[in-house]
Amino acid sequence: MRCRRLLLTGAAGGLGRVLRPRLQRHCERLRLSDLADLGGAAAHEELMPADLADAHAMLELLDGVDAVLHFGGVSVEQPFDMVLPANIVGVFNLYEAARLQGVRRIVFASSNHVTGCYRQGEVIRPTAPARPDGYYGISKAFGENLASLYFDRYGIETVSLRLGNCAPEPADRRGLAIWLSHDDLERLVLASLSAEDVGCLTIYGASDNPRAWWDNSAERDIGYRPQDSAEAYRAQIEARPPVADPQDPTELYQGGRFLGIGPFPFP
Ligand code: 15L
Repeated sequence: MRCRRLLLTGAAGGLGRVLRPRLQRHCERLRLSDLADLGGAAAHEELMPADLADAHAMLELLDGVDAVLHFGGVSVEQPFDMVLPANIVGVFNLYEAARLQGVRRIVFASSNHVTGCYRQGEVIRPTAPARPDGYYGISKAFGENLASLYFDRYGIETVSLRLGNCAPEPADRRGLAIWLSHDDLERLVLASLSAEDVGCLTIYGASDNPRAWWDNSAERDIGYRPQDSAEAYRAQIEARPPVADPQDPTELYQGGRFLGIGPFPFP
């Protein structure tokens, strides 16, 4: 699929920077937005810094856009007063702008932290009840639910991607289950943009990891075929010293280190 004008929010963020150079071949014009510095614009790029919490700026940002890759907002666990404007007000402003500007497809960078309070090793499907591990996970669950509303009421299609740990290589034992390579991220995003009649779909975003905790097999097939696998890194990761406390919540729950952040006690 080749879009005429594709918008990437969060273009200066970790995954935005991975996607930016890879999107050139998939669109005629790439509109990039962030509050952080975006550097210079290449010939096919348009830079439009915008605050997600500013409804008017978001309306302008989506003017003339065919599809949105929404990677903007807070990307880790933070106090609620930081999550609220960027991820909750922000995603509302995005969908309202999409409705008013007639944008028909959004790819929403959701997160595994929507279900971060499931136990590590438990295999879950995207339809399992949400069990967010913090305010960030709750904000992503809100975005997924908003996507559902805007599909049912306005027909705007969304693929919500509950991304795992997207990095050059798996970071640790948790990464053996949830790693998403940069090349597979690109494949996943392109499949999400190109598949027809996706409606409102939520899937997990991981490479082809044999020890996966997530099972997308009952969901609509959008043609995503991961080519990488964490298995290639297993021996080197398992050779590391054992973790200090295997009963620590960061080792027990799928959300990993996010379980150690924030004001939340553990029973
Ligand atoms: C996420 O949702 C974050 O955006 C990313 O920074 C990682 O921490 C990832 O989850 C993860 O769970 O490892």
